[in-house]
Amino acid sequence: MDRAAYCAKIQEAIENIQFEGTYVEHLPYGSGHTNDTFAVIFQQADGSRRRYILQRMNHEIFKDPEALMENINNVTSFLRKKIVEAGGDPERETLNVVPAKDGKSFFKDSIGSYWRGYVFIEGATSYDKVEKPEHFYQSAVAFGNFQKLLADYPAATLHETIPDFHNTTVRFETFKKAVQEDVMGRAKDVQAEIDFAMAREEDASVLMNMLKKGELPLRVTHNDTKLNNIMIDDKTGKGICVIDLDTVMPGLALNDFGDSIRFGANPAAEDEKDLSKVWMELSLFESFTKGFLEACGNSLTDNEIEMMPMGAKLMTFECGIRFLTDYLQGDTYFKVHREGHNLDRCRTQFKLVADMEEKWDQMKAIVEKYR
Ligand code: ADP
Ligand code: GN1
Ligand code: MG
Repeated sequence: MDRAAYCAKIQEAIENIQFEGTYVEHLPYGSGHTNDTFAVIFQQADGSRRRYILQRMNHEIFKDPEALMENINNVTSFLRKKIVEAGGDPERETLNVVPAKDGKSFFKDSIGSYWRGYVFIEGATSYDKVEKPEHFYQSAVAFGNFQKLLADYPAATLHETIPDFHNTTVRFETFKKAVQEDVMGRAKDVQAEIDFAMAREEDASVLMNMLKKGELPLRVTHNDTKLNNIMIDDKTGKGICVIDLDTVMPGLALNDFGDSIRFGANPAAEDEKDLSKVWMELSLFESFTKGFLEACGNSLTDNEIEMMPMGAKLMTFECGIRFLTDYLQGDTYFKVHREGHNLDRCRTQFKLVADMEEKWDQMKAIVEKYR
């Protein structure tokens, strides 16, 4: 779709969602890899301006956007009730869907794209990198609390929005297939990365095997706990709202822990090209571990706590092979903004995996310290 046609679809969505006020403008927003996100500004009767979030949902990735929105409605209503009971502010501490004019939680445009509106959480920031270690600690407390709040959520009512999302065994099989098929002819240029992954094939199934044997419990988890999926309050520095609820599904607590570590304990960006800037910073690992265990430690089993370093390593490894798979398949999944973008991302993840292997005993000692 060309730019003008896309702009027309944005306007169609804006007109069909119950945003309040007079439309002023919209701007691309945030740095998510999945949905198209915009900040939309509306002028209010008193002259003030109000922002909303508008998203075109990625229905290539989420095959059933209506089921996904049912999850989001149910999960946010469930959270809202608990936030109110605890005396919190449900307008800022959970996502709030702005319904479409027909009352649905999404708007389907004339070419079949799905759009949704959210109340914009003002006075808070979503960070792409840890700027203050305290923020990372606070994000751990918030993600830990989020998991605890959902502990009694009726898991059977949740739709699985992406099947096998964190089934690392399946992810590894998909990666091997991508290497064999090599549709873009790129495999020859990334032999070092392929070898790195192949050498760790056995690791890929460690947590899935424990789940199968009943050694790890299935919980309702977020499944995409990177730092930029949490809003940190600008005044208090606390993690006030967990956002990006597209992948709330039954999963492993260790994956939520691990995904936060892979993203936030790296002092560099996820797509940093200079690998000398990429490592797993133990002091950040410690801040997050402390916060996570303080928030949900007493609900975790001994096995879960024991396997926390493995959760960190496997989520990083899984993300690395996902980026590499996408590079081999021609960059069809994650949004890319430059040539080799997915390969750069894969390299940071593999550098982190190697660094975690070096720091394994120290990671284990930190977990022991806070258990
Ligand atoms: P993606 O799935 O593409 O990552 P997200 O739902 O995470 O999409 O949104 C992308 C970015 O938009 C977030 O990282 C955050 O910066 C911003 N954002 C999303 N929802 C809100 C909201 N309700 N209020 C303020 N900012 C938001
Ligand atoms: C994607 O949507 P976003 O940018 O929050 C991806 C995650 C990856 C992450 C890597 C639905 O997250 O699984 O870990 O990119 N989300 C989906 O940065 O695939
Ligand atoms: Mg996101």
